[in-house]
Amino acid sequence: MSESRQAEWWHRSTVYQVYPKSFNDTTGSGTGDIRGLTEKLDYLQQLGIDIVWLQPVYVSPGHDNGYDVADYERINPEFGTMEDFEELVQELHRRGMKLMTDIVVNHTSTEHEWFRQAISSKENPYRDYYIWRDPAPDGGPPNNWQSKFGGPAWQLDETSGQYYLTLFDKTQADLNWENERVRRAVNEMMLFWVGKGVDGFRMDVINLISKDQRFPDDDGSVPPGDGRKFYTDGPRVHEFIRAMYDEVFGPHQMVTVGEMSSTTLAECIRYSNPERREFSMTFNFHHLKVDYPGGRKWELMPYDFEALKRLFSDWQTGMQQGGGWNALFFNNHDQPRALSRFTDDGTYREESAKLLATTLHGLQGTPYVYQGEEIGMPNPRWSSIREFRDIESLNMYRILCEQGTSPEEALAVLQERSRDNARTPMQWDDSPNAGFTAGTPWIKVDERYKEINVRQALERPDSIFHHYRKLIALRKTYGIFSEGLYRRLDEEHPEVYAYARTTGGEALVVVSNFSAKQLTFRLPDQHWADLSALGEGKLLIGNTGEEPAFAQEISLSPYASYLWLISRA
Ligand code: ISL
Repeated sequence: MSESRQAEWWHRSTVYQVYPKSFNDTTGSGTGDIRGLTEKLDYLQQLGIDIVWLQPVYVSPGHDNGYDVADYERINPEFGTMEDFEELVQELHRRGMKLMTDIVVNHTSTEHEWFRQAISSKENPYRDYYIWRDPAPDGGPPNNWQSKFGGPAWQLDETSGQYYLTLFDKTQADLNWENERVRRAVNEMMLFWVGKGVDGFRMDVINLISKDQRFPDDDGSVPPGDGRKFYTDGPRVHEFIRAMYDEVFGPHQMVTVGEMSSTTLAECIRYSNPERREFSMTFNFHHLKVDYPGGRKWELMPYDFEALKRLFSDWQTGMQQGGGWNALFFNNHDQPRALSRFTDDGTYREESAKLLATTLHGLQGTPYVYQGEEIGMPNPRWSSIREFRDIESLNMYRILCEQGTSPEEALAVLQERSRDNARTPMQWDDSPNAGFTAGTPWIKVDERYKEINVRQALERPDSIFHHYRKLIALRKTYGIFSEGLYRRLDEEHPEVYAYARTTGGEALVVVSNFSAKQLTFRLPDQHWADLSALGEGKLLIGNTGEEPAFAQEISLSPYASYLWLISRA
């Protein structure tokens, strides 16, 4: 990107992601609700949040916790009412905050009225809202594509003898975006939410909506060989998104983030460069696959630190050059906690959580904080399969066991990889169930809630919460956080990630020790010469209680992380 790229308000904003089912329960039902979020808006405001991303609260059978929508324009009674939703919007706006909702339109629930109509007969006008194909000559599925949650991507409808496509669970039927009526219906639905005062959208797996209409078999030549190359960033995807922009996002000045599954840098530049009129920014997941051996999620290996740094660096530089914009994140509801995954959630939990925060928030993009991240919630490490709730985890556990993995080993994989790691209830205080519910929680509360909770985090000035609060404020104060050009400084150091962000006469420098070793990091001579020529270093934030001067040799205690501003102040 050139430094002259037009600044947008959300370049200096931070988004907070709410998984409503696990956030705050006001009724004693054991599941969180919309009023539970409204009740906590002062807390989010104190953190400095500008935008709240609320995950699906629409009517849904809940097989995939709301990502299986049965009615896009009604609130699931489990979460409350439309009045509750309207109150949430009002209360956010009263505080100068914005609401981003989740739009899930690659697929609907098979309980959606459109699907009920579609399956009722081949002649029904809704039939073509979904993707139907005749069986292969042997009577099996039309092609060899695999579902992302395990098993074939096609389900047989015995009545008509045809198969319908389901890239996720068998209860999530893929919509047929070739059908113009589908596209129109989706735009109308989004305009309905604009009418409710929603300010932005997070678009679920939106880069999968355009399928190669030949529906060919995957010959396996490109791993993982499950068919994704025929529908990821597919033939008409940009055309479809541009039409949404022209009718909805543009006219209503929405802030939008596209969730891009298995995408490329070149595609994300296309999706998020403002000249193309598509999205404000994109999520990609490459940096969260650095512990997947050969791309296989359900096998364990230590993470590849160099790959993590290389991916951040490639995307920082590439998106800058191409005029795209990154959504920055280490955590979400589909990922194990980064704290447990990349650092130490035991002895060095506080240092680790702050290190991850500083490392991420120093980058260019819009940072996302996933609930609980700001107090350092770790993976729960359950010792029984009975604690797990997630459909993907339970499917994969069954498949692993069927393939001959022992139950103990399969459990060990889930402990590291399950999406439930991120879905344990938010820990508000040290009362029973961490203050999340007065009833029985739908999923087990992490046992460490007595020491890890919001109440104690607010009280301690040096807590992880206050570290996040400072980072969020720094981004608003200093334009260099959103504008500075990225340069990596660490030259493949095995433990340290160091980078700079530079503008004309200033630099930010971030140095993070991703290890439990005490060490000294020496900035390479050329970088030191360039940076020290810009002036004196002022420590903006650190995680050790010390305030080291910016120097060529930097002493780093375990998981130490520092961020300096270098300028002629
Ligand atoms: O393929 C991936 C990354 O390249 C996955 O992480 C993929 O992005 C993810 O599974 C998609 O998730 C989203 O859509 C799912 C839903 O279950 C998730 O909760 C949601 O975040 C289906 O709607």
